[in-house]
Amino acid sequence: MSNLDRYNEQGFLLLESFFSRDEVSGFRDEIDSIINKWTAGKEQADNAVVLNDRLEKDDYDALDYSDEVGFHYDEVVNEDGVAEIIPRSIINLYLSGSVFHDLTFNERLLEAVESITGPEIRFFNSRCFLKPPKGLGTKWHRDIEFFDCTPNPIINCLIFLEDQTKENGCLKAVPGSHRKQHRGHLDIEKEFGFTPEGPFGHLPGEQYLECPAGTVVLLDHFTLHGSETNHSNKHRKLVSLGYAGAGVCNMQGEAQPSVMVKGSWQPGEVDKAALV
Ligand SMILES: O=C(O)CCC(=O)C(=O)O
Repeated sequence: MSNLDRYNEQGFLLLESFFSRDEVSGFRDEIDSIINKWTAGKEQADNAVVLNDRLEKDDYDALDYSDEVGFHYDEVVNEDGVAEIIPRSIINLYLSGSVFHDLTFNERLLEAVESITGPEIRFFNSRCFLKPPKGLGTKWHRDIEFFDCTPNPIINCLIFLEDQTKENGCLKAVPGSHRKQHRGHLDIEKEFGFTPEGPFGHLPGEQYLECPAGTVVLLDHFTLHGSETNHSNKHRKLVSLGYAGAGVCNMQGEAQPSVMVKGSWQPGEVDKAALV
């Protein structure tokens, strides 16, 4: 079965141990140094949002569409009962320096993306998700809910920086769930006719994507996915890079600014670099 057939059948493609242990350890070191550089000696980085239930889409968009590295933080109470904020994601990772800029343009990675998109490839967004020990999981969702676009859905390219296990809250996905092409907010009760136990509960057909560090998952924007709490004593980090074919528009038909990674600009496309 080709990569494309498998991707179309499941709504994702898992490429086991795509990056070597050495490459992955370089990515991990760089993440640590980015966090230090932007937050050392401060309570939090400047370009930052503390996550809470009151945040609106605009609050997230402000960081996503800025041309700076940004951070999402969680407010937690530590073992001494003291409230503190800890970074949960780094936004615009590819602007942080050469390591993640080069990863965005990595030839081997783009070849894998090309097997899904064809030879025109645009890049949209990048982030690193950090799940600390005891860090809560991510509720079931489809990425299209947060970045609704047409005609090409974005492919999120997830690069895992630690071995992925049920214990550290690996990615879970429902194979085939992309075929319904559901957009908008996920209503599990309406779609599945029951309410799972807890925010990260089980869905029929769900698959835990346990895999070694360095594995890459290409994930369709329509695929249902989420993850559970990190019960290990180590951070779980993953890098997410969003790619698609040419001509991605929002639902109002406006071209979505992108970065050219392969091919040539088509009429009507908007070069993100020209906006900066
Ligand atoms: O693996 C995870 O923790 C969730 C990742 C995720 O939800 C995403 O990339 O949209």
